[in-house]
Amino acid sequence: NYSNWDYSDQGANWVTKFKLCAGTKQSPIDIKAPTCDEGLNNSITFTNYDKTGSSKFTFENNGHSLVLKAPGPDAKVTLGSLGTFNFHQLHFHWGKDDTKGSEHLHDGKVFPAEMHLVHINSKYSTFQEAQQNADGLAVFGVFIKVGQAENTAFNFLSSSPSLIYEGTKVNVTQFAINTLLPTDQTIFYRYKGSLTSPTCDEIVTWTVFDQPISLSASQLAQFRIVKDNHNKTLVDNFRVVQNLNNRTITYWSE
Ligand code: B30
Ligand code: ZN
Repeated sequence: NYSNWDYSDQGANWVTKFKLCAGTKQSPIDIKAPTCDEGLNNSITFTNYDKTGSSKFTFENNGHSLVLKAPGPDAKVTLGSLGTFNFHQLHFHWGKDDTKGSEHLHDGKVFPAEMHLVHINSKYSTFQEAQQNADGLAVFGVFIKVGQAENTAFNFLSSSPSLIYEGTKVNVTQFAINTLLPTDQTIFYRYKGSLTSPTCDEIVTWTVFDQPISLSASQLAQFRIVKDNHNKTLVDNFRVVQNLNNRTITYWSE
């Protein structure tokens, strides 16, 4: 909280305070010219992503984003031979208007928002431990476009008027996390990268789904009313795309 960085220049100045942000495997990137990898076939297995119940999620303003947290290891994903990763939290990046907002681009195309589902490798017990290891996290990226209909899976966004200030939070009744995902979870892009905000650790196996999800214009508006860690309207909380350098992006699709 009250951290010493913000999005005022899309992250360009972070490198002076946070050395890892100047690394060669940074995120986000523009996803283009991926290489087909048959080995990615059927490689995501979801467990408890369909679970509903009476336990509480929390939805909070951390000064950089709106974050939905699960109470403990429950939902998890297995990425083939890469291992099993426990769901930790999901959060969003969005624009001041619909012309910008996503962190990743797809063939140069930008979306009005992007959702990130953060998972911690089950071989590590804390986020801090995972942060010390190149295989620490698996983050799923989902592009968000604007659609006509309300997306009822995202009804929890209606609590954003209670989350105007950094540090505020509300309880949300547990719901099935898979209702937030695109219907086609078989086409995705995979690459090795970093946290997209300081301290920019290069510990993330990124999986970005090809198919976007839709939120209505009024649902996107619910992001744009909250304030950041300087008490200014929190919009454009995305980092500029980074160089791919010596990395490959892989994909698989039927
Ligand atoms: S992102 O998905 O690359 N945008 C963090 C997680 C995901 C991304 C960026 C940053 C992150 O967790 N940063 C450290 C802040 N954490 C610290 C922690 O100890 O536990 C707070 C948090 O949730 O948001 Cu987990
Ligand atoms: Zn993120």
